[in-house]
Amino acid sequence: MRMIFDPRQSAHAPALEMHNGGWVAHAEVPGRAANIGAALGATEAPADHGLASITAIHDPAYVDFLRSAHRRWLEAGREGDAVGYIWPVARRRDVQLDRIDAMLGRYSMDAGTPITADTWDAAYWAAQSALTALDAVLAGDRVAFALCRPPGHHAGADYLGGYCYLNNAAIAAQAARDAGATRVAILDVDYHHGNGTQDIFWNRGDVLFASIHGDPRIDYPFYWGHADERGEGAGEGATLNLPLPHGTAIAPYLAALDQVLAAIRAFAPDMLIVSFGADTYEADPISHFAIRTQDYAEIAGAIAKLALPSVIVMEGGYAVDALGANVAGFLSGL
Ligand code: SP5
Ligand code: ZN
Repeated sequence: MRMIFDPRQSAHAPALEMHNGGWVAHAEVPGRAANIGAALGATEAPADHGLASITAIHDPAYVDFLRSAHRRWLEAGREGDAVGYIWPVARRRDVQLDRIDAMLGRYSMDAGTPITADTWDAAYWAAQSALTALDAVLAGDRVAFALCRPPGHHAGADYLGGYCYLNNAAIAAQAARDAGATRVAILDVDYHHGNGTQDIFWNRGDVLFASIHGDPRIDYPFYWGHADERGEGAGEGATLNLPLPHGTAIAPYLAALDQVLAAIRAFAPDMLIVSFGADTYEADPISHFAIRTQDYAEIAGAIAKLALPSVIVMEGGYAVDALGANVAGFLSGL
């Protein structure tokens, strides 16, 4: 299986995130990719597909913001990582934004996703890794793996959040459509709901978004991922959410996965994108399922029965020392 990763993805290393009322060490560390890379052996560098596939999903004004935010932060006399402190939720409208703090609020959903001097480059190459894995599958490989870091599924068309800046899975799904796939299914098995991906395809009937995740009544990202969210307009029925309780172990997880896989089969896609997070792991420090290392091959085996050309895109997973074994286990089951 081809496995794609660019060393420039490792330079992104935010120091702190706001959590439960204080600044704590950031959970999405470069060591995550290092641990996965060590478990997988050789990875190959992505090809540069340029900006067009990125702006096919993301608002160009948001992309401009992401590219310039840290420079603007320094020009405002700040130090360290750029992070917002005000969000335009109440009676928000489009106003001219002349200060970096205003822009940070406009283009973000949380204070856990700082922008460093290296963030744009890392996010850009993570997206290129997803696009290069897609190329492999378009060229005939049944499955390819994009070691995306930073992850992507919380990023919307015009906002960052949840450690995510560019939505790698959405970018790959759209590129697959543009390369001729008629219907694309995105299966999101990260612990957290993929709100950005859901938002991006909410009104579309050509891309199915199906997710199994911790119940948003008690888990991040709270405002999305509830079972009654099913899409709208042409996208009605093309969003499927299965929230599961804390403590979910492999048996009930596989039962939920069966439901989701049946929906994907019924959708009859010609391409599958998997947003894979290993934060469903029993010892994940920020999540609450009970999936064991040996379970990941079984989860992947069920997905592989779809027999669809598949791009696996890395999302979360914060038990760094076990991350490589969990990812390798998953890939071995495909
Ligand atoms: C891609 C992904 O898995 N994003 C998850 C974002 C979750 N952010 C909210 C939970 C924050 C907990 N952070 C504690 C850090 C301790 N060092
Ligand atoms: Zn996650």
